[in-house]
Amino acid sequence: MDNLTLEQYYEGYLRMLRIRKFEMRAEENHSKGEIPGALHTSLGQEAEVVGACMALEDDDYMVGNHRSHGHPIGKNADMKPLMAELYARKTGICGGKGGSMHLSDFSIGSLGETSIVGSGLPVAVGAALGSNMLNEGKVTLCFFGDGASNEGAFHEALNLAAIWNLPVVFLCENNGWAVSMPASKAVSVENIADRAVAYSMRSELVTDGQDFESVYMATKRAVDAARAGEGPTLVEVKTYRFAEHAVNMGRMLVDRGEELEGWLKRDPVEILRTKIAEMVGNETRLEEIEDQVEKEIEDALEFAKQSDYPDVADAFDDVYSERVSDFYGLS
Ligand SMILES: Cc1ncc(C[n+]2csc(CCOP(=O)(O)OP(=O)(O)O)c2C)c(N)n1
Repeated sequence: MDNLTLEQYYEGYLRMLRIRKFEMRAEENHSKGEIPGALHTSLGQEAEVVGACMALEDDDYMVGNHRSHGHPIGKNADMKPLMAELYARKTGICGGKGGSMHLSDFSIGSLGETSIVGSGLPVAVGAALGSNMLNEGKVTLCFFGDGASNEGAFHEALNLAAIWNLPVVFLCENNGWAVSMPASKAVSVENIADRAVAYSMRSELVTDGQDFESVYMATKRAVDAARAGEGPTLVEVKTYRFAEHAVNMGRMLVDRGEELEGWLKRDPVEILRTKIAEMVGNETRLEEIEDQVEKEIEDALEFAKQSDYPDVADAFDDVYSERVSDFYGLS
């Protein structure tokens, strides 16, 4: 497999910085009461999100979870409707009715981010099955956490994907914790990737998930195999979330103390920036990207805040496949 090009490094930095800045502003404005509902960030996990997404083609499918904005941004979503969705506005990507935890953006193949832990895995298997039946040649990437790997849905999904030889990549974002439960106390194996053996499935273990290139390479091998008809792969990426489980949920839930301090020294955004600057010998393009992202975030915020809330009369639109009032013959 070819090494990454310089353009891919820059693209990786752009997308990682977008996640970092988007989520930091979202966190800040959630604290001001501007954004309703729960908000889970991928701060600290940007390299694994973007490295994995960049191994896909633009029209490949992706399924996520409650840690929900990083994934679509990693797959190059437009941040304006994404931010408007967080602000519950009608210009939001789901019309303002999904909010942070229930996003989908079909324009970039994002089939859904959902709040029920483990629920995305069977959806990914369904998408991969559909892609095979329609001969689309698409690969489905499914993000989930270490906590989700203990859910029944994980095991059922991996089993079906294996026996049907489906083009799906199961990507476990092992950030070491499920809310306040450490993976070391809840997961039966040291490496979740080892669970692939139980399903005769290929696996990849990325021990340094703060390194964009390592995640990209492992995921790309899995994506290439899936597209070549060689079936699913379980990829485990060791990473860490820098923020609390959900914004304003309270740090009192768990004190991660020195463990957090140690991981903060391995900031994936800084690691990639330093690597590119050393490769190129200057920071000109990096600074341009930084200015670009600042502007994109400001534009997204302005777009969101200036948009209207959905009308009460439209409450049932986009929620069911047909209007509830029509279904009951009320209109
Ligand atoms: C089926 C289910 N059980 C419990 C919860 C509550 N809950 C929300 S997020 C979460 C932790 C998930 O941990 P993990 O899968 O490791 O993802 P992470 O949050 O670490 O990214 C839990 C238990 C839920 N939403 N759904």
